[in-house]
Amino acid sequence: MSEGVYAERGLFVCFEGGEGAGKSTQSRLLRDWLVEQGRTVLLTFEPGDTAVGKELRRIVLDPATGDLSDRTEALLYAADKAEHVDHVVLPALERGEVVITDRYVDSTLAYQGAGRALDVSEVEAVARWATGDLRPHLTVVLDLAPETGLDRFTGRDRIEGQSLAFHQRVRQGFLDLAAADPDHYVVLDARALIDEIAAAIQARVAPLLEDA
Ligand code: Z5A
Repeated sequence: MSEGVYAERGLFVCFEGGEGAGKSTQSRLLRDWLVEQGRTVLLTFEPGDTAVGKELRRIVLDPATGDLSDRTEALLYAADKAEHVDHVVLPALERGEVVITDRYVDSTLAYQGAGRALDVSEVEAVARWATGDLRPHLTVVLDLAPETGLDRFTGRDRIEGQSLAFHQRVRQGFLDLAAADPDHYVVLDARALIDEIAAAIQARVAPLLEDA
């Protein structure tokens, strides 16, 4: 696998972690802080932040979909990523903006790769192809025991209904990705106070703004 492609303009920041880890909360707080710094920010998410992506999100997450082949699920997430990168993420980076995404490629490596019984390297090859191997300059992993995250709300969709062992594999999947590339990741304890986590993220992002 290649080392990846990093946008030359703009700044690409990603939030990852299990359910209820605070990704949406922290991505909004980072957006607000960056806007206060005078930055133009695009806050986006996967799956579902494009017209086609909305349809794909409904299929992959609606319990009414029932059983999907694991490979079908991985391909649907990959299709959402291709739409997202081509129509949302790359255009904003090319305009020199800060792009914050709530989930990206690591989610498929953790959920479809580590979580499901698929070969992680095959899931990665599909997801990297779908995204042109575009990588975030920084990925913030909000780490939380799945029991705590799932307690923050209950059983809303197909994936939240998976076993605890599944969610533990997902958690470990995110931690392994971060450990393999510390220059592009920060792992934070998602049990901390919301404001403390936000301050730690700002401290990690601030130096990156100098080049963006
Ligand atoms: N999925 C996948 O399988 N493959 C892929 O490639 C992609 C996704 C991209 C939908 O994701 C599902 O898609 C997801 C993975 C799969 N799995 N499931 N199920 P989603 O992003 O739409 O949904 P989610 O991951 O479950 O995110 P979420 O539900 O929105 O959680 P969150 O954004 O991490 O947390 P939050 O909304 O910011 O906070 C949740 C609650 O906790 C809320 O009441 C907060 O006020 C509270 N909170 C937040 N921070 C704290 C702290 N620090 N302390 C206490 N309470 C807190």
